Amino acid sequence: MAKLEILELPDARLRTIARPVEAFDDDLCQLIKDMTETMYHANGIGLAATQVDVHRRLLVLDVSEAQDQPRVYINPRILESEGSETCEEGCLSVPGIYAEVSRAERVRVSAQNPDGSFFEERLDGMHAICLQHEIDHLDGKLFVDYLSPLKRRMVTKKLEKQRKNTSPKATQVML
Ligand code: GNR
Ligand code: NI
Repeated sequence: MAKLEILELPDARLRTIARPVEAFDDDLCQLIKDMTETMYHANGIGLAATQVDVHRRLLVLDVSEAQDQPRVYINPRILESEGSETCEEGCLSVPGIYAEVSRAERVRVSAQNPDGSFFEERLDGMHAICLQHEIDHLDGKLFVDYLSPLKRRMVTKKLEKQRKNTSPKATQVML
């Protein structure tokens, strides 16, 4: 197992649109293991392949309290979404920044398992929010893209400041 490096803004690689997974092989299984380990180590509830510089459509998430229910979604597609809900979001690729984002409350998703078989499920709550956040990563999108121009400028400034600072994650900004 290996812990992978997580890309952070303003890294342009985070803007890459990921291509579908085509090979359901041992390399894919290893990548899933490494991404899951990386997610847990970073205390994240989700991680998209884009964030570890792999531009293929897969993500892992675990929204369980005990962090003992890892889930994998390969080539995920949202078939239906309804309602709307606002949640304070953070992102491992935008460290130290938290802001309210509005997303669909419930989604129906289809995806593939590591063996290539298809499944479909209905999600709500944090599970639905996290899945949408991760699929955005696969499309080169970040939660800060949804903020007002003013708040985005605050994010940019804060990230610039962090980069000059020796202890980047010491302070947090709530927008
Ligand atoms: O760890 C994470 N927490 C989180 C909180 C609210 C909404 C979305 C997320 S996902 C984030 C991990 C991450 O950056 N995944 O891409
Ligand atoms: Ni994220």
